[in-house]
Amino acid sequence: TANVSPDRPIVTIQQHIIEGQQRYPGATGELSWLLSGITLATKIIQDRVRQAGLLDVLGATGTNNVQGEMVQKLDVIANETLMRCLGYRGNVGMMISEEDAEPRIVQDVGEEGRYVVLFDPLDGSSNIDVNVPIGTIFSILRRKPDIDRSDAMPHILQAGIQQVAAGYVLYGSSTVMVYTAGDGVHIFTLDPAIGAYVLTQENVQMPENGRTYSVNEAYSLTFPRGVQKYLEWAKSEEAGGYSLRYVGSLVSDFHRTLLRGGVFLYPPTQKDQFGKLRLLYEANPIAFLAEQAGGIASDGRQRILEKQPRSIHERTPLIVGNRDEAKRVLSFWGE
Ligand code: P6P
Repeated sequence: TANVSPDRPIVTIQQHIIEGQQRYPGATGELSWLLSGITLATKIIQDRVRQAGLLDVLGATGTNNVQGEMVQKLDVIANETLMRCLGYRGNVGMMISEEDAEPRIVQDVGEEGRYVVLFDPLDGSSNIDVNVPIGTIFSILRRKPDIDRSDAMPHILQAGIQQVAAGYVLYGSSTVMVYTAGDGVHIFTLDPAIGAYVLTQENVQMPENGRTYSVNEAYSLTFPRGVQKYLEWAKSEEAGGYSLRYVGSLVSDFHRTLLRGGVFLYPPTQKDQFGKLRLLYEANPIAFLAEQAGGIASDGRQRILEKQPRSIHERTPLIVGNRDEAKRVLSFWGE
């Protein structure tokens, strides 16, 4: 439902970010330079994703990454592409990836490397072989000015509220980038003919009447009792008709929630007692976008953006959705 009409200007993401930054006194254009590294990388990644079946890139590489999961070749390509596009921008000091146990510290950027970029290069990669939409998720922090670069952790383990910008690219029926720098959520669609992300929706707000819940009900017997009670209520006559939508790809499930409302849940389970999703490069960027779109993102007890990370691959439960629905889930959870 792009609200683009013939008399509207064609705005690329670079233009939008520069215009947005001009509203901030002292903006240096550094963020737009950094983001152009991400847009370049995701244009390359989307090309490889769409060719995957043809390039015999499908299938696992047979090696395991730090997550202990089978690494799909596209994961490796996406990770290396982001590292190569971001690592030479001059203003990136360190990069943290779901694929790497340790952060990559960019050498010889000196004091210039003021930004910390965290990303899940290809989230939901187990869906690649069955052609389910997958995504790249990114989060941008500033290095803490008063702490020496030699110790990376204090610059990385910052609460989500410190994010400068965050977003994702969804490689779906079209390639869309959803992005915020704290001034609203904006959606850009890639026009492959010209290789540019073009603004298609601005200042997106989550609809308030979402009647959809998105959860892997196969684990429901080991969910916290309050979550089970919410799911029982949502199926009841009194609730008035909900539907379940679950793709199993976080970016796809969140993108639907952003545009249609409702709630996405990944509660603690017996298998993942602290939830499955990663705080730094999955829950935090998603939570920043959700709040900028008028929604709520919580771990069941506290606001995701206020959680103090203790390790870079730390997991968290996640409830994210339109305000009323997320509050309803939390009211059951708290019981
Ligand atoms: P489950 C994909 O592997 C992922 O990390 C997210 O994209 C997705 O939301 C979740 O895991 C799905 O997990 O346990 O339902 O298969």
